[in-house]
Amino acid sequence: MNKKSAYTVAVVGATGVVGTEMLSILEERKFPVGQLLPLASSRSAGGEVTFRGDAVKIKLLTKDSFQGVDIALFSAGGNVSKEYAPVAVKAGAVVIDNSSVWRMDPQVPLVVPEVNPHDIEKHQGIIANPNCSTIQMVVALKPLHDHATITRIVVSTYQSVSGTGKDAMDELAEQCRQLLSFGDIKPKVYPHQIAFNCLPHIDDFLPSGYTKEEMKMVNETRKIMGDESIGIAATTVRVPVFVCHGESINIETEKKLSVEEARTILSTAPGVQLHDDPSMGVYPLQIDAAGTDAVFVGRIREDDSIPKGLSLWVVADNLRKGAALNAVQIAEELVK
Ligand code: NAP
Ligand code: 12T
Repeated sequence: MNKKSAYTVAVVGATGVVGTEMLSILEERKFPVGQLLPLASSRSAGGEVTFRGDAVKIKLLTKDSFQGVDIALFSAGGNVSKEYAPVAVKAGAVVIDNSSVWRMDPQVPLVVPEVNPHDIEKHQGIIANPNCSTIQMVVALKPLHDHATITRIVVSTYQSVSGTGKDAMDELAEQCRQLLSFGDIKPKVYPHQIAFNCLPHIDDFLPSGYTKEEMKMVNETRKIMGDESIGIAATTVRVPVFVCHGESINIETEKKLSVEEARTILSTAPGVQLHDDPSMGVYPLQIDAAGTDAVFVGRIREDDSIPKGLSLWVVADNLRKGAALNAVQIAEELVK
């Protein structure tokens, strides 16, 4: 991308939970935004968002929205990305897309800046932001892979409702109110009650019995790490938490890694913060990680069931590192 002192940045889905976070992260990190163009559907067009203390008018997303746009951050669902990302590219913008529709396209780099920043250089207009659960897992595992070569990963997730968007956050809050006042529950966003419950079901089921969310973790991890040989088995679970995903991860390595070695490696790994002192009650918690930028790692212990295995617990803010922050970090690499 041609170097400029400031860039015209469109945010598609600027009123959503991820879009809102994108605006605050662009502001916090002082991204060189010359003009901000917040785009949404007719539900929100005409309203305003606040950016750097100023009210900015939300415009309706149309095929003409991208004239003069340098960077377009998309976070309005897969259908919008499928239809409008090529339109934005044609108009000369670089698209950083949060949906799953472009991630596995061989022409599209899938990027976590701490892991594979150089893949950005190969872009042809669209750069994909990985799934939230994939991002936090690869930030924690790539440094261990570089030292000891991971051959197999078994992961179970504990994913918050904000991953599904604003309606799902409202649904969890409403069901909690209903249950505590002995009212009736009528699930709408999720197929079953989510308050005080866990659902082993995120995104659609495939004929194999896995969900699409589980297969995103398998396929995206291999693409980002650039290693198709890693065996990965995932179980993705929705839990009644508003923000932050937790992951129980078990790895098998080619070279033996001790707990101490893993701690040393992770203590200087980019984007990682160790919270690992169980005897003092210190381990990553979703309520602590919410609103922060790091991928928190703790509970590192040896897996005694195999000769070379480790278990760990990983937590990150799915709206920030899992979505908006990672997208803005990609934009930062792009203009570097
Ligand atoms: P959300 O809170 O429901 O917000 C959806 C946003 O999209 C709103 O701004 C909405 O605008 C806009 N929108 C919806 N349909 C539109 C249309 N036809 N034209 C223009 N704008 C439209 O959802 P969210 O959680 O922010 O998620 C948005 C998308 O980001 C998800 O669908 C997913 O693809 C992606 N996502 C990715 C990750 C990740 O893992 N990296 C995590 C979460 C989400 P209105 O105000 O006009 O309705
Ligand atoms: N279904 O980016 O519901 O592919 O938590 C992210 C989050 C898809 C995605 C969720 C989802 C994605 C969710």
